[in-house]
Amino acid sequence: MSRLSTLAVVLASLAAAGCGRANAPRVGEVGDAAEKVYVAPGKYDEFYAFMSGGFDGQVGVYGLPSGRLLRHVPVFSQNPENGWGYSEQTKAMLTTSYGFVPWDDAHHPQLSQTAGVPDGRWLFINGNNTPRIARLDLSRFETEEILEIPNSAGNHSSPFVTENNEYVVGGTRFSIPAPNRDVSIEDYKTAFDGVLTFVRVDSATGRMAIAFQIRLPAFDYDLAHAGKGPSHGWAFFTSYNSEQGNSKLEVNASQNDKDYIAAIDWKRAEACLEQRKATAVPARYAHNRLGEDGIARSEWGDGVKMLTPAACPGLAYYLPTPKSPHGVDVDPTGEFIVAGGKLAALIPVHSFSKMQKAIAEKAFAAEVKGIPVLKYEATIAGEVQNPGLGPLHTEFDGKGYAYTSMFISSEITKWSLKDFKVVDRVPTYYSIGHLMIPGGDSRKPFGKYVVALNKITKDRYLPTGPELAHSAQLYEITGERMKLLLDFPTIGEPHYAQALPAELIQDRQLKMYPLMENKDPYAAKSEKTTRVERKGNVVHVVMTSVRSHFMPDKIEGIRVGDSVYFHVTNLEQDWDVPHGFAVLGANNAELLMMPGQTRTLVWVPQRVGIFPFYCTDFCSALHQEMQGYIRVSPKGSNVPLKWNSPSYQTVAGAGAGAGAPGQ
Ligand code: K7E
Ligand code: CUA
Repeated sequence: MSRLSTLAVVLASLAAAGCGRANAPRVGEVGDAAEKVYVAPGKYDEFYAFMSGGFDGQVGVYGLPSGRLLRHVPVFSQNPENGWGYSEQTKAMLTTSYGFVPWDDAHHPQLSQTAGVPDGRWLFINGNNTPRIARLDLSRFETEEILEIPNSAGNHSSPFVTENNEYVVGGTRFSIPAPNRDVSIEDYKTAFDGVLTFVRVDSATGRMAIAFQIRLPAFDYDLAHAGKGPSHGWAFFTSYNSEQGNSKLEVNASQNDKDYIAAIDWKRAEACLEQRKATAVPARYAHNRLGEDGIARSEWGDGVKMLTPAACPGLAYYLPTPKSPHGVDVDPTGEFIVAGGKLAALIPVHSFSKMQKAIAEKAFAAEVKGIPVLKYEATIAGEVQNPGLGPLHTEFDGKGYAYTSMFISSEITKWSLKDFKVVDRVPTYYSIGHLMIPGGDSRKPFGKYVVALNKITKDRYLPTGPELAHSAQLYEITGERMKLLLDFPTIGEPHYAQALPAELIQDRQLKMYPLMENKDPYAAKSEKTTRVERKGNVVHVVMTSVRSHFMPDKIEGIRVGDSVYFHVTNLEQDWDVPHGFAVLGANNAELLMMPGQTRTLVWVPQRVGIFPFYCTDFCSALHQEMQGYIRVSPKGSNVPLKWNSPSYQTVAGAGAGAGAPGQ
C-alpha cells in the first residue's frame, strides 16, 4: 500500500474513532438500546459469557445482554472470596515445578466443543506466565484440573480446542532452550526453540495429558486456532519475530515484511508418533487435579515426546503472513484462515483448499529448518483492503460475515467472506483487543451480539483513581449495521471471551454436594462424629456447621505453636446455603464451605488467650450467633483437650470423668 493511501486510512479511522462523547447515541436510540439489554428483575440473561481476567488469572462470568457479573471463578490465583488456593483442599491446584504460584495471567477461555460447536461441558483457559492449561467444570463453575506445560515460556497461543476436544493446544510466546539450560542469550538462533504442545483431552472425563510437543524455530508463537470441517486435523499458530531478535523486539522483530502462520497437521503428528519418530525429552511438570474427595493432588510428569519437522516431514508448513500477525481465526466453514497482521493496513485471508493444493504442488518459496514455506500467492484467498488499522482478532456470525477488531483505529470492522469487502465499521471506546460473538469461533456461531473487549477506558465511567475498570461494549449484529447497546465494566483485563446460550448449562448446575458422598477423610457427616484430636503438636478439629451453629463451638487445650487444622463440613443440603469460617489471628484467609462440602484451614496460634471464630456468610436470622471460642494456653501447658460435642465423653472423657467444658 502506498504511503498516501495509508495516510488516508489513518485519517479516516481517526475520524471514525473520534471522541466518545461525540459518538454517544442520540436520544431516541437510547430507549431502544436500553430495552434491548434490559433483563427485567427475576428474568434471566440469554447467554453466559466467560471472560478472561487477564492479569488477575481468573474467569469472570457475565450475563448477556445485561452485562451483569454473575461469578468470578478462581483459576490461577488465590481467591479470598472462597479460599481458593488458601484452603488445604485447593492449595495443590497452584503447585508448579517452580513451587506454589499464587497469581498468574490468563488470556483465552475456550469452551469445549462437540462436532465443532460449544457443548457446555468444560472451559479451558491458559496460564500465561507460568505455562499451564486449566479446565473448569461448567456444572460447578469450578477449576478441576491444571496442567503445567514444560519447555514453554509464556503459554499464550493456548488453549484453543479441536472440533471434539481431541486436543487443546499450547505454544510458547517466548522461545527458550528446550530443555532449558544455561546458554548465552546471544546464541538465540541456534540454542533456542519454539515449542508447540498438544494436550489430549479424555472425552469422558475431560482429563488432560500432554500427547506430544513439536520443536520449531525460535520465533514468538502468539495465537492459535484449530481447523474445522475440511481443515479438521490441522491447527494454525501465528508467529512474530521471524527475525529472531533477542532484544528490543519493538524494532528488531518488525523488520520482515512477513512473518508466518505455522500450519500443523496433527494427524500427521499422530502417524509419526506411531512410527516412533518422536524423541523422549526429560521434563518435570505438575499435573494438579481435584479428586473425587474434593481434594487437589499433584502428580509429576517426567518427560515429553518431542517431534521435529525434520524427523516428521509434512508435519508443519509456514504460511507467510504480513506484518507480525497476532490473531489467527478459522471461519465456520473451515476454509478461511484469517490473520491479524497487527502492523498491517489490510487483513490477509488464507484459503485452506489453496494451501492443500500448494502443498501437493510443492509451491514452496523457501525452507526454514526443514519447514517448507508456502508461496504467499499460492495460499492467499484475498486481502481485506482498508479495514482500519491494527487488525488483531476476528470472529464470525455464521451468516457469511467476519468481524475484526482494529486496535490502532479503535473500531470493529465487518467484512464479507464472499468478496472480502468491508461492509460496516463501528467505533469502540477505546483500543479494542479481542472481540467475541457467542460461538463466534465455532462451526455454528450463535450470533446476535458482538462484545468489544477494550484496553483503554478513559472517560467511559465515573473515575476511580489511577486504575479504571476495564471496558466491555455490547453491539447488536442482527441487522446490516452494528449497533452499540451497552458499556459494562469487567474485572481484570479481559483478553478473549467466549459465550454460549444459557440453556446449554443452566439446568445442569450442581446445587449441593451430597453429604453422604463426601469422601474427605476429615468430613463429619453429623454432629455426633465431630471431635478434636491431638497428634504431637498437630491438632485436628473435625467440625460441622449448620444454621446457626458450629459443633464444637468451645475448645480448650490448644497450645501456642500448635498447627490447628479446622476441618469444617457444611451439613446443609439446601441450594445456596454456604457457611463461612474465620478465626482471629489466622494468617491464611478464611473458608467458605458449600452445602455438603468440607474445607480445611490451618491456624498456628502465636499467643495465649481466647480466640473467637465465626461464620462469615450471612446464612440465617441467627447468623450473628454462629460463633465460638478457642482457648490457647502456653507451649507445654497441661490444660486438657476439651470440646463440647457429643463425642467428647466417648473419645476423650473415657475414665477421666471430665465433662465437656461447661455443657
Ligand atoms: Cu490479543 Cu493475549 Cu489474545 Cu489480549 S491477546 S488482546
Ligand atoms: Cu453460617 Cu452465617
